[in-house]
Parts: sequence; structure tokens; C-alpha cells
Amino acid sequence: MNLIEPPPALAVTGSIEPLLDPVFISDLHLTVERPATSRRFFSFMQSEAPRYRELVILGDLFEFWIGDDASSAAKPVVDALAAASSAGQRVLLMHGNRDPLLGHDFTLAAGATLLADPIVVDVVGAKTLLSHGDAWCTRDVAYQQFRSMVRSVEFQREFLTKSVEERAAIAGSARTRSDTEKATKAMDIMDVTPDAVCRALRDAGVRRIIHGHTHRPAAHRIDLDGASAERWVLPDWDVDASEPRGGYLHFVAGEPRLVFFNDQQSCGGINRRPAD
Ligand SMILES: [Mn+2]
Repeated sequence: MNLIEPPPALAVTGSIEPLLDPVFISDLHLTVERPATSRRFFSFMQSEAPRYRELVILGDLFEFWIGDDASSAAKPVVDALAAASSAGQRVLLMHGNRDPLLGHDFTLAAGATLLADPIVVDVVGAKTLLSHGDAWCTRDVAYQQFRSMVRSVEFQREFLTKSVEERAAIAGSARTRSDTEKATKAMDIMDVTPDAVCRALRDAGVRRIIHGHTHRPAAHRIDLDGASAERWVLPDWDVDASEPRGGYLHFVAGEPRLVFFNDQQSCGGINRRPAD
């Protein structure tokens, strides 16, 4: 990392212009180990994404990211984003829990803007809270501690001064640990905590949330202090899986709608007006 550049945690912007016709994706977990998922991303960038004015990636575009200077395998992805931004599309991107080290060099190369998490944005006329979503999984105390660490300026500065080889080794062992840990945890601990979501809605003064991370795509209607609010959860992508999955959220007649690549993938309230 060039030491005069801000660490990734400080490379984010906290306020952006309204989104007029956006498409939202998240949790693609792109890696050379999932070639079909990468191919689906490139075809998405070719055929679906250009229909929208804004492309919004709510975290975990990549399976892992150990620094902008160690990203040669991701060049085709960066190029696809750069093509979109040069064609006039706004490309907005948020850190996920797997790629919180996406930084200034990446955004410069991709023509993208890094968003703070969470952020309140006017989305198709409605003030909306956007987040990756992992910050609301508050029951996972150990994870929240890890999250604050990797998002701290001190940790990032120190980690990014290590050699690429050293960073790869650290990230490799951390990932092995987290997969083992995840398998042994109760599933519900990995979902968002309803109270944390309500608090976030109240603090932000909004009635709609869009997030990813939990891999539980759905449209939830929430009772918030006697009024109604909505929580939209984006699908993760895995086209290499035995049952391929993935999709996006867009707006039809001013209302959010989830779209799945695989029609068989169904969850409560999907492709309809928000319901439980
Ligand atoms: Mn995630």
C-alpha cells in the first residue's frame, strides 16, 4: 500500500446523490475457485447491469481481498466495473466482511465509489438504509469483536504493510478457522438480530433497509413502533453449486423487487409485495 493513501476504512464516503434507477447485488464471493459464478458476473455486467443507472454492490463482491496490491487475479472483475463506469454508470460499492480491505487503488481502477456502512441514501424517492448486514448479527459476539478489529485504521495500516505472501498466509489460516467455526454455530446466530435492525431503522429515521450477508433473500415487513417498515435481503451467488443460485434487486414502478436467476429458488415474499 502506498502509505500516503488512506487505509480502506477511511476511503469510504458517507453521503451520495440519490439513486434513480439502481440495481443491487451482494455476496458474489468471486474467486478463481468458482469459475461459473465469475462467468455469470461477467454476463450480468454485459447484459443486465447496463439497463440501470446505478450499480450498487453491498459487500462481499470477492471471497477475500488482502490488499489492492495483491489483486491481479481480480483484474477482469475490476475491468468489468471500469467498463461500466466509463460508460456512464455510477458504480457504488460497500465493504463486506470478506473484503473490508478494498481500498483507494481498487476504486480508482474500477471507477467506483466506496460507501460507508451503514449509509442512508435516497433510493428511488425513499430514504433507505443500506448495509452489508453483518453489523446487525449482534448475537455473534466473537464475530463482532473480529469485525471491529479488521475495520480499524490501526489494524489495516499494520496488516497492509506486511508482504503479500505474509498477508496471504494470515488470511488463509483465518478463513479455515472461520469455516470450522461457522459449521458448529447455531444457524440463527448468523442471522440479523431483529432489535438491532429496528434500532438502526429508528436511528436513521427510515422505513426501508436493503442488505446482504445472511444469504437468506427475502422481503420482510417489520412492525416499527406501530408503523410498517421493510427489510429487503439480497441473495448470495453460487452458480458453481449443485443448485445454482444468485440474483439481484431492482425497482419496478418505484417498488423494490427481488429477481432470481434460478426460478426454483424461492423464499417467503419473493417477487411480490413485501410480506413475511
Ligand atoms: Mn458477508
